[in-house]
Amino acid sequence: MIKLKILLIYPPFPSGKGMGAIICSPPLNVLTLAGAISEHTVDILDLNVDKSYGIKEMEKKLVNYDLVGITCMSPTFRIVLNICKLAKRNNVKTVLGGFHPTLDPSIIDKYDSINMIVRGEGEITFKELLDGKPKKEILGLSYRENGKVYHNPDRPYIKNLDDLPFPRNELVDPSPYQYTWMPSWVCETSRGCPFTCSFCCVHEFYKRTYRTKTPERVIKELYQVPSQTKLVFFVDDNFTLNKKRVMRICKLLKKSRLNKKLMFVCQSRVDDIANNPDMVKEMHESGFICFFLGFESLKQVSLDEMKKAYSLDKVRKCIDICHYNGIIVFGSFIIGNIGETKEDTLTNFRLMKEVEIDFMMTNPITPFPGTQLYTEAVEKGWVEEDFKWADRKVGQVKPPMATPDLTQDDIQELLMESYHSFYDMEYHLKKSIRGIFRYYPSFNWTFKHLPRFLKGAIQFVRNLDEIVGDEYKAID
Ligand code: B12
Ligand code: SF4
Repeated sequence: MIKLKILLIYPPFPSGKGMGAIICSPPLNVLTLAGAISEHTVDILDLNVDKSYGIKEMEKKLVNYDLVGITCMSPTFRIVLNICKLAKRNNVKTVLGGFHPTLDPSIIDKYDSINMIVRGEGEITFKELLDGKPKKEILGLSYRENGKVYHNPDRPYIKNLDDLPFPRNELVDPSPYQYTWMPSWVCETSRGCPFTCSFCCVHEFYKRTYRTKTPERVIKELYQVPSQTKLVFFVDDNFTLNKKRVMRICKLLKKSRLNKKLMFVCQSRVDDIANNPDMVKEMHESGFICFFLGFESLKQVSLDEMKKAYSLDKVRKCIDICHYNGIIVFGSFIIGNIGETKEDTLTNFRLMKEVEIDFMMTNPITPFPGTQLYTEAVEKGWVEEDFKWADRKVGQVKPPMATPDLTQDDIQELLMESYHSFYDMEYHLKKSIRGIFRYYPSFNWTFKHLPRFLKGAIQFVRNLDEIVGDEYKAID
């Protein structure tokens, strides 16, 4: 086996303002891949952190490597393509991986600067490629050879997630990484989701499968987060899907006393929380401080339309259970749900406060490749015929599609309005004071971190107007 020199790139997202002001996430996928190919020399370039890369600097860097691997989401595709063009100009081969190339592998047919795509889970496919296995035998690989493109059959999913290598966290300087102004790290404990929400591509990427790491393995990974870490974000789409597993993780967190050193945030579903108050109590006692929940809308018809698979009465129950147990509710909403008018959207904004969500973010409805929404949007002409992710600048302001009830401009206006209406100091002050009296001492951690939160929150509110603005200009 020849030892290769590999560069793994995490492309940039608008930073310093808006979302970027509250989150700078460690590049977990490239750290995990690096773990799988540890026989080779690997460098990581996180362009969210290192902002000094213009065209010249990038070209100078690329030529030092045998191969460049780039992770790619749809919103970063244009910039990824630009890096591929620079690599091609310098005779450096590129491999793309991640959601966008997996769910639209036809990009390799369209853009000849892309040499290879690793579709689906990358660990084994990428390793086989680097270890020199003949390309035509590598499952999950799409590649170009002698001007022709080949798409090999899919690779079956890795059966036991405990077999995965540990992420090589030591390959990056941990100091810039933060979630809501706290030194943070990320950890993946499961893959996939059995639900079929129409706007979401996770169930398509994992074909509705759901696999988990054992609680023991999760604890081992937590011991490896950098020493300054205060908060760990579990990136799983559905951390709480298997209650028995969650309870065991909690037990081990307490036993190891990791809950005295670290705080935890996870993504969950409204119904999981509403149906399992005992689990939420246990999670709070084990160091969980916040749940990130995809509410998307507070209108039942919309939830049904997008196949969210729970009823609205669970929402208030879920939030009450969280607050009762001292857990912050961070809600995510979609602006432009099919069937929602401007009035419906404004009603959603009012209800967000009525049900007492603590923090929220909104995203414009987006037809990601592989989603049911994408198929419907193309069929019904909601998305422009010549729409290409390659034309769309990272962080571009204009939403990618219209709906039967809202134009792209309407969606854009409503996005801005959502932040202005929600991040109103009076609401948050009143809610906090109410919460302190109602739920003390569950909120004791709030006092500990109040100065840091206040400083960050003031910065966030000041930057509100640029929340979906800023573009990355260096390579684009
Ligand atoms: C955690 C997370 C975040 C975090 C951290 C992102 C980060 N720095 O990694 C935060 C909150 C910052 C975030 C932000 C956004 N996210 Co996000 N995020 C996720 C989430 C929940 C988990 C990602 C993860 O770490 N998984 C664990 C790693 C190990 O898996 P992985 O990334 O898939 O990588 C594996 C394979 O894909 C492959 N692979 C990946 N890259 C490469 C590269 C090479 C060379 C190779 C060989 C293989 C390979 O191998 C890896 C190991 O098997 C996913 C959903 C999901 N289930 O994956 C959404 C998801 C990836 N995010 C998504 C989106 C849209 C966004 C935002 C654009 C949202 C927004 N509107 O602001 C921003 C973009 C930010 C950016 N560019 O950094 C979409 C992407 C859809 C798409 N078609 O592109 C997803 C799928 C969510 C969804 N349901 O739609 N996100
Ligand atoms: S939105 Fe969440 S629950 Fe729905 S399919 Fe995607 S990951 Fe699963």
